[in-house]
Amino acid sequence: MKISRTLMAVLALLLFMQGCTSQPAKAPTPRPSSTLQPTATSTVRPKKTFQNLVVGFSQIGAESEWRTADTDSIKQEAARLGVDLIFMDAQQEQANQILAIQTFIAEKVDVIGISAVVETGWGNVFQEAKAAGIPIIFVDRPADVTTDEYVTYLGSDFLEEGRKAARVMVKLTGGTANIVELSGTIDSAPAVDRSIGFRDILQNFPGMQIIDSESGDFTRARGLEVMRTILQKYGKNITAVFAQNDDMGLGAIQAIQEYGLKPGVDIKIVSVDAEKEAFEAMIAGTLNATVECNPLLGPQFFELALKVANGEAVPKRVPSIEGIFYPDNAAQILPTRKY
Ligand code: GYE
Repeated sequence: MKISRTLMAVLALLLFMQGCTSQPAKAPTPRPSSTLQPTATSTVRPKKTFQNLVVGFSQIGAESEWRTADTDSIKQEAARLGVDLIFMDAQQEQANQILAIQTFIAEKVDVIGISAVVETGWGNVFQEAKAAGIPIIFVDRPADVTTDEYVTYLGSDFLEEGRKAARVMVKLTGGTANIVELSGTIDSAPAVDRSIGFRDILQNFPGMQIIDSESGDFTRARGLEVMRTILQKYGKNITAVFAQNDDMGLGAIQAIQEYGLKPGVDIKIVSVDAEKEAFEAMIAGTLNATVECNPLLGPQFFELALKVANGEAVPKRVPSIEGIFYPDNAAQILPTRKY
């Protein structure tokens, strides 16, 4: 059952994509009916259980260790609960996510989960799901849509992560720094909000200057490449790096070493995610701090999905609880990390 559904969905998506050129497919845009509330309880529908729940999940891709951990968490929890999961990897393309949602609508899934690669440019696809009576749950990254187009949003407080990184950076540098920011995917919620949160705090510290900010698309390869270029431009004037995820931070560490400077010493580095490799870097002395962003969202997601499918009320916003980690106890904490 599980395999055939997934295969059918993939086939449907392939067929859809064949008929499609470089433009995202334009599907009919029915007006949402005001009576079609995603969480409305039907008196005739029998209560859903995990065993007969069908969930479509549109994942962004595999751009970072964080994302891989998030995908594993979702797949493992579905398997553990016996949920029928149709999982689609969009390879960081918004057009693929739009097609995935349309496929899930055609499949008549009970609930759609999506981590939106970018915030804007979604067209009517969320209204299409709403008109079909299929509730949407944002997991990790929300899109910039109206509150009636999704039921709930489970994920981190990216603004606060940016603020935390700035506070740590101020302490590390004594309030004077020439900072390079490696931001994430342009127009993605974490990149937008981490940048805003970071600046919120820094505006109170005139000695903290952001001398350059470039996107490294949340990948290690881009972080390395972008940091190499920035080092050519500013060299030793750079005293701090804010990498909006660990993978880009690890790429920057490599670039700084290649350039002949000491990451963590000559250039202070703060990143976000708290992946295992960030702990290893802190132990090696090349990373100064990592702000936690929790990718293990599977259990909370399916709990919400079942409630939503049964018309139960859920909070509009479900935040994850997260901390900050430093080199001094990184060696003790590393064995407890799950991603
Ligand atoms: O920080 C980064 C990933 O959306 C919070 O996406 C997530 C971010 C995470 O690629 O590593």
